[in-house]
This record gives sequence, structure tokens and C-alpha cells, in this order.
Amino acid sequence: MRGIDPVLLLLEFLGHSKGLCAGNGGHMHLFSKEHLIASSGIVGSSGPAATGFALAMKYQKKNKIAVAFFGEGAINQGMLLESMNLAAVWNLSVLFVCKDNNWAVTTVTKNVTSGNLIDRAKGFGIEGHEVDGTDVEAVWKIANEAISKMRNNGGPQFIHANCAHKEGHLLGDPLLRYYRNPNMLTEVSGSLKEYSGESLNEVLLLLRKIGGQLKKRVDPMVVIQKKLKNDVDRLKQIEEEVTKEIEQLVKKTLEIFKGGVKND
Ligand SMILES: Cc1ncc(C[n+]2csc(CCOP(=O)(O)OP(=O)(O)O)c2C)c(N)n1
Repeated sequence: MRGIDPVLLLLEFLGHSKGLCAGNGGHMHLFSKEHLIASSGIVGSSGPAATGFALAMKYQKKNKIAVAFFGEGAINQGMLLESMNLAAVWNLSVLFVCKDNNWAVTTVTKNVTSGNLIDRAKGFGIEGHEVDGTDVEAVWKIANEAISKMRNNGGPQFIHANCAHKEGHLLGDPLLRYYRNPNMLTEVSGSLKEYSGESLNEVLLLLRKIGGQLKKRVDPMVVIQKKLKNDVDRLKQIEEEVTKEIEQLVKKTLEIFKGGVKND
């Protein structure tokens, strides 16, 4: 959430009253009126939110743009497609960014999504850009290009970023733990069978499929580290700066958290 003090975010994640949304939003439902930034657990909702923010910017005659981030699972949500249509027809400066990691929890994209996403954007009259989402430099370049066009001509742009599924749907995803340690399945196979109506073999097959995809993952950090391998000093400097910044933010957050501030 660009421009937001990370300490406010960390306190919010901890459910603290001094957090960005007084501890009511948790890690998912965040909002800042000052920055016009919102996040929601409702898949696809970033489209209407960003389109609304862009409309507000237009009324206020501010040359600002709005960015909607979403996964490829969201690309079939009606509200997202409606907002792409509206942004195009009202010439609103919305950058629609689809982070495509091939999976929506356990649903494989190709089983539910038809056609090519760049063509889909084109159908709304929105220019689309394909990019390797694991390459931060490439993303930076294409975003710069798209945003410059939006600032000069107005109207929306679309970026389709091919990303990697680094973990399960969430950290500590039980499906992943079963994949990594199939013996655990024997303990729960009965209830899984009951739940899914599938045989244990079918369940194992699904887990192997998901696990196989994860093995192919590309870590964006490794990609950028490789790019900087001939500039060891610069890489070391960046890593030290980032580590220090994060440590300071966590320290400040925990001081407030543990500092006896009343959490009501
Ligand atoms: C409207 C709505 N439907 C269903 C869900 C349940 N759900 C949570 S995450 C998710 C999959 C999202 O996949 P994708 O958009 O590809 O994003 P990813 O999590 O892979 O980044 C679903 C269906 C939801 N949160 N909101």
C-alpha cells in the first residue's frame, strides 16, 4: 500500500487499535481515505474500487492514476469486467494488473478461463502488456510505459504479469503440508474422502499436481539476485538497507504493541 506508514499496517495486522483501521480490518480489509487505497478479501473487488478512485481523481481534476491488482482467478468476476468496461468508456486512468500464478487456490486457470487475457482487454478497447512478473526490472519498465501513456492520454491500461506460486494459497497451507509429508494423509484420509467424495488416490493425485507446479516456481528474489551477481557490493548494500529498514519497522511496531497502549 504505497504511501502508507508500514508501522500502521503491522499494527493493523496485529489487530491493534493504533493500526490503520483501528485493528478492525486485519491483514485483508484495509482502507485509507487520505491515500485512497483499499484492499479487500472479495476476489475482483479491486477493479470497482480503483475505477471509483480514478473517477474521483477525474472529478477533482488531479492528474493521478489508480492501480487495481488482482489474480487471474478474478478475471472472470463480473464486477472486474464491468469496471474494465466502465474505465474504458469513461476514459478513466486505471492500471489493471493481473498477477497470473496459474492457480486460484486449487483451481487451474486453463480449466476455467477461456481465451487470451490481452485479447480480452483489447475487447474493451484497453491496451494490454505481457510481462514476466518474476522479473522486477521488466515489471518496472512496462509499468512505467503504461503509466506514462495513462498520464498523457488518460484511459486505462492492462498488464498481464506471469507470476509464480511460491507457496500454497496461504502460508502453512495444509494441502502443501500433506504433499510434503504424504504420511500425514493416512491420519485424515477418512475425513478427506468424506469431504471430497473422491478416493485417496485421487486426492493424492491432486496434491502431486499442485506440488509439481510449485516445484517449477521461480522466486523473484532469486531472479534479481542473479541479475545483480556481477555487482556484489550493490547487492550487499541493498540487502543490508532493506534488512535494517524492516528491523526498525518491526521494532517500532512491537514497542507500540507491547508499550501498554490500550487496545480497546
Ligand atoms: C467473490 C469471492 N469469491 C470467492 C472467494 C474465495 N476465494 C478466496 S481466494 C480465491 C482464489 C483467488 O485466486 P486468484 O484471483 O487467482 O488470486 P491468488 O490468490 O492466486 O493470488 C477464492 C476463490 C472470495 N474471497 N471472493
